[in-house]
Amino acid sequence: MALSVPARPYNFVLEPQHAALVVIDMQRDFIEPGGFGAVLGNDVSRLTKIVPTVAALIALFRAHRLPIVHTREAHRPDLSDCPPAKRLRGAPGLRIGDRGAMGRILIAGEPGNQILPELAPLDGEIVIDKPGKGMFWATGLQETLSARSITQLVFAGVTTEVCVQTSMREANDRGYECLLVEDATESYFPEFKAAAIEMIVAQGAIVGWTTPLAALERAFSQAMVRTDKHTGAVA
Ligand code: C5J
Repeated sequence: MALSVPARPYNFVLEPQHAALVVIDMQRDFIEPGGFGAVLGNDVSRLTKIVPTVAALIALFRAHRLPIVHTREAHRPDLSDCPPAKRLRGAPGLRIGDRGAMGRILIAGEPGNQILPELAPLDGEIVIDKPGKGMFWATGLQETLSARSITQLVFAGVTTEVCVQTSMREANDRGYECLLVEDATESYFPEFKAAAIEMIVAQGAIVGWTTPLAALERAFSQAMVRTDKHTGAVA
């Protein structure tokens, strides 16, 4: 059964059988002091605040047995997948691959590269290590989603205007319908989050739709009530 989710710029028609949740880069490297986000000079406390909302969104998808994709921005220990143009950008205190407070910055397997324990993937959920900002570049994710007939993606995670927006744009170009959960995403810069949301919904959802978590939860519970009444089944 399709759910009508109140959203900007207009209702998003969610088809649970073709939908997956994508949680972008909720990693210690971006959210905890001492990680990549912090060494770039950012105040990471803004990002910590969305953790309960992201946890509730994950719980919603788990309760309905819908697929969940977790991404990590992660490079190989030998940095063969980290172009110098990325590693040498700017003048951070520590660069990708350097040893920081939580191990080597943005390196797969290091403590700082892990997803926060309270949002940790469960067995059977899809985990993608991505060397770029976008989730399709060099990951094989499109084939994984196609094999499951997934055509709609609900997005959460950090940061809104970098890895979330890049991944949404990549997905949009590949034909996925994308819904961003506004209060389950955050940026180090509030004005960039606001601008990214406006860019996404502009021109009749040129990149996708946005909605608050409460609206998505309500759409699921209303659909369950309807489905229970008519068939006894759960949406
Ligand atoms: C950044 C990300 N901001 N996950 N990564 O470098 O948005």
